[in-house]
Amino acid sequence: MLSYTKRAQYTENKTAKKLFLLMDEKHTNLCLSADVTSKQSLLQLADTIGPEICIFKTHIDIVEDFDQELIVQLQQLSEKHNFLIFEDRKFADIGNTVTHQYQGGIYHIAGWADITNAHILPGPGIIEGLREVGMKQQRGLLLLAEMSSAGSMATGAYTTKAVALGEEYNDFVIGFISQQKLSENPRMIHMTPGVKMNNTDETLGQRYNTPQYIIGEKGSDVIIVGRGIYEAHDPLEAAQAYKKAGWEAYSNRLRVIKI
Ligand code: S5P
Repeated sequence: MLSYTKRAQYTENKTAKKLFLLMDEKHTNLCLSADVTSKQSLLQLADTIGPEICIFKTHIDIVEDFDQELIVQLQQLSEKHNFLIFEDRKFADIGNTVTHQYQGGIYHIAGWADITNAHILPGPGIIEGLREVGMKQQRGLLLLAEMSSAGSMATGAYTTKAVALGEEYNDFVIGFISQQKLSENPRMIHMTPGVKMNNTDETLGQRYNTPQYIIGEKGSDVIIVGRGIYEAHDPLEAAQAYKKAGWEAYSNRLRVIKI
């Protein structure tokens, strides 16, 4: 198995390269899913948890007092703590529409989000539309190949197709949202949501697994954790525990597979 740093050599995409290198540098494969609804709580999470993570994931359209200042401050924090910003927009429309949604509107996502993601339901046109906008700024796209929720229809042939499309557009597609490693290509990064350590209860259809299972057994690269951290009694302490668990699982896998 290759380290994140070695895998950086397999991609020309600047965002993917940066991510691989910063993960090894910061010893973290943790992405915080900051699903909070006020500017203040979003920025506070970015500042407190920033040192522990490789990616800060937003749902910018749930922030009730959104303004451009939020973006400026978020970018400053991403530089201060060295993490990437991932807007979890889950684009799902035809190519022409998504170009507007990605670069325009109120949010101008392409202007600040290093990474975003898309469903493949509309076919390759969605990737081509996003790529037209995103490649100019060396952004990265993740395709939703599988989902964590109960009854998800992204399975079987749909998942296989997502992986094939990822390969086809691999200058812009940097990996997948999935529940496991799906591609043997070392340039492809797998990120997995539905991660919680002590509680595997289902809430509104969300299904949870542990960092050890996702990274250690399923071969994913990045754990995405939301409520497990920001709803914890002490979010920083929780983030440190997830960071440690994710990193140990990765280090063990590296060691075992090298021998
Ligand atoms: O399959 C998916 C894909 C995503 S991106 N399942 C998910 O839960 N997500 C996102 O990950 C979801 O939108 C939320 O922002 C996060 C999981 O949050 P948690 O609080 O359940 O850890």
